[in-house]
Amino acid sequence: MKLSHALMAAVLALSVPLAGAHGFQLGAIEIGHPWARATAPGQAAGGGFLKLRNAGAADRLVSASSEAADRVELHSMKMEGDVMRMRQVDAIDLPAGGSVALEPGGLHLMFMGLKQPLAAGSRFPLKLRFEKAGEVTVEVKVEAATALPRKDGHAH
Ligand SMILES: [Cu+2]
Repeated sequence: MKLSHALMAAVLALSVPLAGAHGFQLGAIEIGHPWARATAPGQAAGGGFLKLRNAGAADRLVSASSEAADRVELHSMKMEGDVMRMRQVDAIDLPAGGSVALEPGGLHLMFMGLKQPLAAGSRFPLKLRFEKAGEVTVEVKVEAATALPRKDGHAH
């Protein structure tokens, strides 16, 4: 029975959060702390953020989906003059041995057509699809809308 205990310990170790945050692994790709900003009732869309670290060959995040929203888009955001603008992108490149942060004010996920408001403290599953590594389902933590200053005009 020693062997099965060791196996159980290994399985449990895999699901232990890294350094206080939560993280997920798909092959050589590490998905760090997926989170979404809480939304107000009636708000149709919400932003999602996470950090990708790639220990392997170049890959791309090509799509995402979630039962929490009608669809999940990949967005970029940048300043054009005085206005922060965002637009949909086809994919997010993940360089070999590199990392990419999806964070407020930059690249992000957009949950379009929310089925219900994202409540702070709740969690929901998100499926990410990479061109080469394939699919992984991660758990998104919803954090208070005031967690970070909101300087983006996140209107759709
Ligand atoms: Cu957006």
